[in-house]
Amino acid sequence: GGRKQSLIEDARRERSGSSGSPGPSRYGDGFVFEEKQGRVTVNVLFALSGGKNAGFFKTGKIFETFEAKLLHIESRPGRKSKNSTTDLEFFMKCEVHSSDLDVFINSLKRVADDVRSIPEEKVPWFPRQIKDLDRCNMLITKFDPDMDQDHPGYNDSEYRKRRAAISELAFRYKHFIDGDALWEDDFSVYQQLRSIYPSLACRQFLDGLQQLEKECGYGDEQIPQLREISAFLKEKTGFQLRPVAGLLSARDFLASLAFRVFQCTQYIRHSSAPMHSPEPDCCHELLGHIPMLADKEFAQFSQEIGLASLGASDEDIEKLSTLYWFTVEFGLCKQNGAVKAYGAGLLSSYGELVYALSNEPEYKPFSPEETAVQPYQDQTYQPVYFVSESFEDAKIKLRKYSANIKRPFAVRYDPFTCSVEVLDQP
Ligand code: HBI
Ligand code: NLE
Ligand code: FE
Repeated sequence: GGRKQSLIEDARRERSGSSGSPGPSRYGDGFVFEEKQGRVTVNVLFALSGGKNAGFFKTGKIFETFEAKLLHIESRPGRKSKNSTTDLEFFMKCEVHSSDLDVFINSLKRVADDVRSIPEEKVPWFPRQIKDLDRCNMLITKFDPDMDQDHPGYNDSEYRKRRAAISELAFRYKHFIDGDALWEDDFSVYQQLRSIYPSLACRQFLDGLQQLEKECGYGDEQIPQLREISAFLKEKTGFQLRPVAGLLSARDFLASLAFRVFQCTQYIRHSSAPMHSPEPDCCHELLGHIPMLADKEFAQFSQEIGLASLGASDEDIEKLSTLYWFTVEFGLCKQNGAVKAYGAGLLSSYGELVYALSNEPEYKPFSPEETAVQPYQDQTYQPVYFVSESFEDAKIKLRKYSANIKRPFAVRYDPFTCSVEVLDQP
């Protein structure tokens, strides 16, 4: 994983804004610092344990060296340290050159304890323009075939090499450059699933799939490529696809939906486990998500979940991603008196699709407030599914929930510039 690790590092560096690009930047610890003319305002907290109080003047030297402009300073008694003297804690607000921030903080760490830097602005960074999605690349290492010993491809070095090559393409992808992205073959998965869709999938899915078969060469003879499907979706609902190297953080994944961009994996599941894969793969994206994203109203509410996530608190992101999980991924709805699947995670897994619509699992009525706090796991089949009265019912309730999330500002999407306007609430 050395090569991949270094790609991840490159991506981090890039998003940290060291390239001198203006606007908000993310630094190592995930915090975001608003940059103005190359300088950032930062709240620095640190402690000096009892014996080291004189160390305060050493920190002063560091502020001087980095030409930090001090804006505010406070001290307060902190915890009792081992030798029972009381620590002193300092809180300083200052302005530094953004390119110095990391070194500045590291220097403080050498002379003080518990150094933390917290950006002035409390709202988490979020993309404002569609090209900012190039910085939404915070990967989760879960399910990585190089690191997860339970991954079916862990002992298959050919598979791992292939995955690494595909990841590399996704990492290099830039919105305006639109690099190579490919999709791998998945005929057997297609054939098996295709045979059970008519009785188990919802109408909107079957409509979408039919269009894809007619217009995009979906079938068991060829594999459509990401660029083609992206163009197809763009025409139908304005959604476009971008390749992603693996599982993203929920925040980054949801943010892209705000721009009608769907982050798509390219690699295929390991051939030893075609019926179910805990991680998303190209079968999941192509068969589970794409047909649904061709539906206008589904596209609309997917974007609304995305818009609701921008700058939301960690708690709200958690709730939104749980809701996403039990609807977009594993949702069931009633249609003509029967329960049907509309969730992509079901529609791409022969094993779970059959299971979910058998009488084994527990069903609960879909209600955003309750669904949002339902614990879930992503290793195997879900023990519980939420059923909505109709597809429309899920959509209306979900939109209402998203619109009610509290934030100190509102966002409005401008489709002409593909950017979000941020409006301060009165
Ligand atoms: N990343 N690439 C990718 N694909 C997903 O479906 C995905 C993700 N990250 C997070 C995530 N899904 C879930 O947390 C959703 O519930 C948001
Ligand atoms: N379990 C699904 C499948 O096998 O296709 C993928 C789920 C991704 C969240
Ligand atoms: Fe998915």
